Amino acid sequence: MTKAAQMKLYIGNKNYSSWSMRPWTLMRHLQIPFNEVMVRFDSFAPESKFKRTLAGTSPTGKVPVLQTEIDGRMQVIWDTLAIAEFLAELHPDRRLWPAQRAARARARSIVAEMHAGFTALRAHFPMNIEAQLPELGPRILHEKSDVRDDVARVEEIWADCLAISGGPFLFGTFGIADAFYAPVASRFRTYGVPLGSSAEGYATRVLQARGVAEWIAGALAENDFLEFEEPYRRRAIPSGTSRSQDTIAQSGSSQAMGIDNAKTAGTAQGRNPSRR
Ligand SMILES: N[C@@H](CCC(=O)N[C@@H](CS)C(=O)NCC(=O)O)C(=O)O
Repeated sequence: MTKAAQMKLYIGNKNYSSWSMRPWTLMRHLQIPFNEVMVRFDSFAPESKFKRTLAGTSPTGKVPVLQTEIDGRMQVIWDTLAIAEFLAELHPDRRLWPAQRAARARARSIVAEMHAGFTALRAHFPMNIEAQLPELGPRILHEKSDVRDDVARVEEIWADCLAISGGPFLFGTFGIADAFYAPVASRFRTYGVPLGSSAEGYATRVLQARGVAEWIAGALAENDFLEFEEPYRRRAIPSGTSRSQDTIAQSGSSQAMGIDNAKTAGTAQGRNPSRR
């Protein structure tokens, strides 16, 4: 029997690509071997290098994509949730989903909820691991009730899961649910979203979990400021400087902070909040 080819995971920029972060952190945390192919986000225009690189690999032209051998044939899996389900099937011993059926049903529900929802949170708090914009979160929360509702729902999900499982992760040990919510914990940190103590504790734990911490280290090493992914920051952090708090606001108004720009960027620059 020939040895199966190593799986290949195509991802985007670690600083920005929340969807790529999910399967990557899951596989790294659970030590599932794979080769990583980073496809830089130059833009998402049809003629971009990003789209040209993925042509022929990703049917949607998006990342993440897992390329793997299944029953002797190479195949691609092009959606985060489908990748997670495939890995869970491949490694039943690693408990990517909780062992108990009731817990598994809840885990699938909250993962599906993240996969399909939280559009306000995604739109106003795009993932940006290296940015530090702590004054932005409280102001956006003050102005946008839909973002407030999304944050409250995430806190409720975390509290319910931790109360039932006893922690330290949502269903006890690190699994798909944690990988799906890790980018949200990162967004909360970037934008200084105030959390209750239970959610704060979970955010800290999940961001320090092995696979997640490795992804964050990779994101911080990128130093790749992409204008079209930056609704709030106006400048790149010069390489070689420490991770300082980014200055964006001249005054207290959301317009001065670029919040209105962020809204319009969705149409003006091809930015689609639901992608994040
Ligand atoms: N539903 C997809 C979403 C993937 C996605 O939107 N990925 C973004 C990067 S985080 C992307 O490739 N965007 C390129 C584009 O929108 O053209 C999944 O779950 O994997």
